[in-house]
Amino acid sequence: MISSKSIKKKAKELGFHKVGIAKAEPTPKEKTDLESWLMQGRHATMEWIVKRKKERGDIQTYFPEAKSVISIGLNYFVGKDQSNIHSDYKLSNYAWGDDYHDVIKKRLFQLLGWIKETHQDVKGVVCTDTSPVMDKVWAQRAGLGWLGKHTNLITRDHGSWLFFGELILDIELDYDAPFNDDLCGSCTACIDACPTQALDEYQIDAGKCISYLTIEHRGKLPENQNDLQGWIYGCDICQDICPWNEKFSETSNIPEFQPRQEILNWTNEDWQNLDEDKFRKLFKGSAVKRTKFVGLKRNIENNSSL
Ligand code: B12
Ligand code: SF4
Ligand code: SF4
Repeated sequence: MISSKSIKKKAKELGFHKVGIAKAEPTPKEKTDLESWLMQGRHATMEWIVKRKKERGDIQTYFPEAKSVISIGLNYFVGKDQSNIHSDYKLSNYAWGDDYHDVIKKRLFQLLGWIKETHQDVKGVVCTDTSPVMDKVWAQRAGLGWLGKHTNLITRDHGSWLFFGELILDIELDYDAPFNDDLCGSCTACIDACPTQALDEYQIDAGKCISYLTIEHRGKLPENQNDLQGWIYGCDICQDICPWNEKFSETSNIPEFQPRQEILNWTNEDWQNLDEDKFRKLFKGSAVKRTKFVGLKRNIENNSSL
């Protein structure tokens, strides 16, 4: 049978910065945490989480033959921050280059294709973000890092500027130990810095989070939550402030994540004059398409003081 060691070597060759393998076992604690988070209404209008909560909380409900979860992390930090953006509008740096879903899936399908060259009968499912699978939970189980108080997964060697995805296989492999340490210690910098008080320790109230408001919320923003603090797509405040990112961020070598020049160079006026045609051209193949033109326009208009 194929070895964990050779799979990890291939994953690294494909460009993944982190890789670990976990047994596809039930996750009862995380399932209960998810259910209680949903019960408290902390998902705001994201009903798509409720709809597939059974699969999200139990990997075998999603993929009954699942035996192993290969968890990968891809560093997207391009060595710049909001001060490198010419305008006063802020866009989360995860959205400066190509859509990470495409970037990760392409490489995970290559990994699956490589396994199938020698093991045709192996069944595999590729996931990142949009599948009903808890990416951070599997990354922690595969030993990649811990869940920070800002609720993002942090690694010792790259901080939290990583996306996570999985290749789930129907074969047994050798497994890594889960990452059981919590290296946040007594720090609360992210909680203190969040301008909308969206964070409790290790839990987020998504309805208050600027990332949710700018990306996921459809239609008019709630009146008491329409101060976007200059952000028009996502929010990086709780990650920018984290000492693990200050110390361990490394510039990503992934060409697809390099920023589109317009994002760095556009002026306030350029953003205010954004029309549907410019939106389509600028954000072709970008994650920003998720807000659609009307969403981004709404976010720009909500930052009316700029
Ligand atoms: C829904 C979602 C959101 C929502 C909710 C965020 C959230 N924390 O859940 C919103 C829209 C707000 C959001 C925002 C962002 N997101 Co998002 N999002 C997701 C998605 C699709 C599902 C996450 C989920 O299952 N949430 C449900 C809740 C229950 O999960 P949770 O917060 O992790 O909850 C755990 C804790 O509460 C914990 N818990 C509860 N009590 C306690 C107590 C203790 C002591 C402890 C230790 C833990 C604990 O148990 C829960 C279950 O494990 C994932 C992709 C995926 N498929 O997993 C991406 C994902 C989490 N997002 C990602 C990113 C990049 C972001 C943003 C950084 C984007 C941006 N710059 O704007 C922000 C970050 C905001 C933040 N501070 O979290 C990445 C995170 C990468 C990383 N390094 O962790 C993911 C993994 C996508 C990916 N494939 O890379 N996101
Ligand atoms: S992304 Fe921004 S609004 Fe959301 S929890 Fe982090 S600091 Fe708060
Ligand atoms: S800022 Fe501090 S508390 Fe928050 S995730 Fe980073 S280390 Fe943990």
